[in-house]
Amino acid sequence: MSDALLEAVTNGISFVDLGRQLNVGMPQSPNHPQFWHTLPRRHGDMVRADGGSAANDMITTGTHVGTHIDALAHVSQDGKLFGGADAGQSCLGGKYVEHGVHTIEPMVRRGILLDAAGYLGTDVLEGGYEITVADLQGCLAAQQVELRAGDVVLIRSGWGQRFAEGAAYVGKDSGVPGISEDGAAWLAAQGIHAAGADSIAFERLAPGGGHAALPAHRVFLVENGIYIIEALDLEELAQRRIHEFTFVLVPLNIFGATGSPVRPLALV
Ligand code: UVW
Repeated sequence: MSDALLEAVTNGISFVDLGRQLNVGMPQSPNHPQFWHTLPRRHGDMVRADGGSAANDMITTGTHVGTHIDALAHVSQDGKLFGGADAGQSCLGGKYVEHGVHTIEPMVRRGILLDAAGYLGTDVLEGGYEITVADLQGCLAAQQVELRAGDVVLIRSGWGQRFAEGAAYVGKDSGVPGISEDGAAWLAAQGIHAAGADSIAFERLAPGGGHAALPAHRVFLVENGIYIIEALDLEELAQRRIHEFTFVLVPLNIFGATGSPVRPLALV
């Protein structure tokens, strides 16, 4: 261990938790199986001779619920995954052997918060608002940061504050703010490693459009091999004006899965 790292872990590394608590009934995309948590064994159900007992529980869940990461296998275009892999042949025995979530390396990378809502002078952007390339560039300039290849870029629309509102957060009727195809293409051209947002599908959803068209997903996952992180909590970073940090994320190592719940941290 380096001296710097030893000193840091000895003194404690402060962090901001960017993940959301997993709760039955929390808002989620209608595209995915729900999160369920049950308690098959409670204290007292089986008591040992010495009086001790253990409770244990069970979860069943879609992998794209709560704060989660999309593996490259999540989206195909015209039957192809990233790099031209055949989507059908990449699935063996019900596992995406190619581009499954098991292929995502744990991330310890430079993280950048782009507080688009703050830059645009509001607390929450309107449903359906498209965060444009000019917005992204203006936000970077205002925050006096530059993107570098390999960064993880987190885009705050403020919509995450609506998580507790349930269906309103999903934005079926209102739409959801976010970047779209142009913004994704521009970010991809900067060589970023992953992008995330405080909304359920990462990108802009048109009012009334549901989760049907997701062009930024295609640009990132299929065309550029850039991971997408959704339903982040970016409020504390924004409030504290922390725009640059060490981003840490470890997906579950589920062989062949298309995504994974995650609990990312910003080390600050
Ligand atoms: C959505 O909610 C659409 O998320 P994902 O990209 O994980 O499908």
